[in-house]
Amino acid sequence: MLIRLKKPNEPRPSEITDHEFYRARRRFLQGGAVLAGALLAPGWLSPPAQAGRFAGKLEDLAKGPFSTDEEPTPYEDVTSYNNFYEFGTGKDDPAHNAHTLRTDPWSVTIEGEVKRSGTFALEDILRPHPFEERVYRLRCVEAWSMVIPWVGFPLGDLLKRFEPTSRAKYVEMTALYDREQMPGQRCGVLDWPYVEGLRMDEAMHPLTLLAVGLYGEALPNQNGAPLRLVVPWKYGFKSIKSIVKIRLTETQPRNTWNIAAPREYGFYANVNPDVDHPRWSQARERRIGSGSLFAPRQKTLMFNGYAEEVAHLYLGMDPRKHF
Ligand SMILES: Nc1nc2c(c(=O)[nH]1)N[C@H]1C(S)=C(S)[C@@H](COP(=O)(O)O)O[C@H]1N2
Ligand SMILES: [Mo]
Repeated sequence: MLIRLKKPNEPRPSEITDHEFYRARRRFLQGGAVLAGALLAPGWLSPPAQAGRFAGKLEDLAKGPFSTDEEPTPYEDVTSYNNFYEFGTGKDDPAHNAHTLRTDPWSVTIEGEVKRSGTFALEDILRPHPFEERVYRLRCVEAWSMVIPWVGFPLGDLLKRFEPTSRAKYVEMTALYDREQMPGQRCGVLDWPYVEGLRMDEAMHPLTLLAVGLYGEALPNQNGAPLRLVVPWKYGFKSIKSIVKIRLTETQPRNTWNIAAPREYGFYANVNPDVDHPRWSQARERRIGSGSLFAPRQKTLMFNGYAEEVAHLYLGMDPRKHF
């Protein structure tokens, strides 16, 4: 079944606003630590995670393929423990700070090796694509992981619409650059804007998702509203948030974490328990929301558990060289 976004410019009924506000607030109030935060900072009581036209509930989602039946990480953890350096380097910074991101209006430029390049309103980018729910594991390079019910559609479906040329070998994606909206960009911790890239076959793989929501709702800002990538067999940093540009290229694009520390972060970044990060083991991971910091860690799986789907993409490549 298709799910419908509200039409652009259609005013949002106040009942929905109130309902969403209530739900968002109730969720936030459910956590004691958060309650203290809310009392100290009244800003937290305004919905922290609204996404303009796409705000609110995304209904009647078909369950997409590749979904894991593992227990999803609680919504509170998914939306309060984030990496999004545009809003600070602490895990709780994005949830505190990302309310300054304006996701409406939003446009996306598609350019490079495509026959139909241009800059398009987000709703025009999304309109032809039915959304589905896909419950994916996502593992951060920092050895923690979550299970998230994403809402989105395959990136490959979108790329096909813009007709890649025969020279298109890679896809480069760029996040928003705006120092007013993204205060973390005033500090040079990373080379802004955040960029990421995939090989064309990785980008076209049916597992690779463009996400617009999670837990049946539009993406909270801290999770990369209004449009982000989800590549579940790669370390989390490949899953770029708040995308404004998609460029198809003939040569391998650079990616932000590789620029920052080329010895530590490669282009491929495939989850691999046998290839350690230079400063820590990648053999195990901590599942966020599954108890205390000291809860036993679980084994990390090759390709984060998606080997059956993607291992063939890397046959003949040395994972120690192409990390
Ligand atoms: N634009 C942008 N995208 C980003 C990041 C970032 O700092 N900026 N961090 C990445 C990292 S390291 C991870 S682990 C995931 C986290 O996604 P989540 O907060 O939705 O779990 O986002 C990725 N996408
Ligand atoms: Mo990460």
